[in-house]
Amino acid sequence: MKNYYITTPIYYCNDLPHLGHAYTNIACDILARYHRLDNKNVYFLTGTDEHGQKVEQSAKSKNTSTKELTDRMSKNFLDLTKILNCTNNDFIRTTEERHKISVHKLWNILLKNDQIYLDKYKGWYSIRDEAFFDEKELKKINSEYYAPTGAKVEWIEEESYFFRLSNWTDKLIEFYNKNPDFVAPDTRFNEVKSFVKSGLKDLSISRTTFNWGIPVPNNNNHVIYVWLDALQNYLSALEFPDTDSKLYKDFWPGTHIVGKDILRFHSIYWPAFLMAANLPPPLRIYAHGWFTNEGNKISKSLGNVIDPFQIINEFGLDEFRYFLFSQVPFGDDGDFSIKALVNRINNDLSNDYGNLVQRVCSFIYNNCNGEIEIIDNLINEDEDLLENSNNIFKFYKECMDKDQIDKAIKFIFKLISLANIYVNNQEPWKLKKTNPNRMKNVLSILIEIIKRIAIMTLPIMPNKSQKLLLYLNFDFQNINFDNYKVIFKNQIKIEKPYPLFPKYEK
Ligand code: ME8
Repeated sequence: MKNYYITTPIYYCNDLPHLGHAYTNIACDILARYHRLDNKNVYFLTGTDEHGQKVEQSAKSKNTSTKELTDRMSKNFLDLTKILNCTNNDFIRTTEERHKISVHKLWNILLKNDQIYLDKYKGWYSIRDEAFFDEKELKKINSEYYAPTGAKVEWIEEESYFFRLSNWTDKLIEFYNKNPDFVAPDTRFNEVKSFVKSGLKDLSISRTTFNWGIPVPNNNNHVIYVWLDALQNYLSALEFPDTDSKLYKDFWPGTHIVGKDILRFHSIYWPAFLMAANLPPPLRIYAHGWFTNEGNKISKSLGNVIDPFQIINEFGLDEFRYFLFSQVPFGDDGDFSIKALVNRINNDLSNDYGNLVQRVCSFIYNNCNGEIEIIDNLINEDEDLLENSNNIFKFYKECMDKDQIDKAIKFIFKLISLANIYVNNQEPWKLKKTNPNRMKNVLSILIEIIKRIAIMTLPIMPNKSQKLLLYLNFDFQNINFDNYKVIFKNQIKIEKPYPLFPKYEK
């Protein structure tokens, strides 16, 4: 069995989770569920990033302790995974002892390999991004300097340990050339490569002006830079430093899904740290785009932060999951709007998918006593539809294997549309009088196609798809992609159908 390790970023504990965090979590959950259905051994990790100046400042501004704030916020992110129906195997917090041990071990290996030295950092720092910036990357507005993210930067001068990142420029380029799929989408990979080609400077990896972090081993005046700390979570959860552990052996290296905002850390610093510690770099980094809300940047100061809990409450979880990944090509920036969400629910889900299921199942319930016969005597149109569903499944898998979730969804809807056309052409309501046996066969073929559609929608809309499979008497608990082409062999009896995706009307 092949192994597949997938991770979300670990989220800062300075504030409540929002749509952006839900988006990455759902992306990973869709891919984790997909690969499980594809018979892979999957490990899915998410968690919270709890150290650093940003979290410390947030606690101060909220008049609370860092411990109280991080416990409370981390719980919110954990609750988010549950409300989103995420199938994560673990939830890591960087304040856990297992993580501290792992970060210390990484530090000590880097030290032993002569990758770390002590000096003084003089330069710009953005607390919001927890990142150092070169002056040439900044924008000056009045007398203040701003990072490309729009965050204000401050000048800092302090003793600091440095990582010899500059030594890794050529090795990173060589690694990128050997691994053309290391970063996706390609446009973002090109940005990374050109940044590295322009030359890398050594990276400050410790701070002395606050102490909310993991102390540098044997020097309590320094805390480890929050990104060196945070990135290591991906290994801590696999029981590093025990590189003989089953988890580490089975799952490292893995795939990181991140927002484009943090690609530099994942595609440059992280592989450099790992190579410098003689550890394998990750397999792949997929950087998705940025969501706006009704056309505006999502920001606390604009007061337009979208609360995923509220949206799910009003519109439904699977509807929300479907919307996010059908609306925007995965990798591109996208916009969240209620109008677009309602359109997707009422058109794609209710009119196309829901209506196909409803019209077929109601007909069977009303005209065949709810009984679905075993398929026999295929005619050309039946063969064509089954053949098309096989081809569509192949394309769907090809897309999902490349993390192209939106394209895979388009193929599912192609099959829904072909099935609706087949109903219209075969006209079972006429066959009822003229050829009842043929009618039964048409309906059975449609049930087989609906089963195939439901198998493909399982990763994206797990609740609705499981309910549908259960309603059709298919054992969804034990279903995987091997069942896709295996035509059902038992007579099935269905109960009175219910609308799978009711229209949203307000
Ligand atoms: O960066 N659109 O944590 P963070 C899409 N702790 N995705 C969004 C988004 C938006 N508007 N806003 C946030 C950190 N995200 C670090 C990560 S990993 C070792 C450490 C998602 O809480 C997206 O995945 O700022 C983005 O990369 C992440 O949240 C940033 O979360």
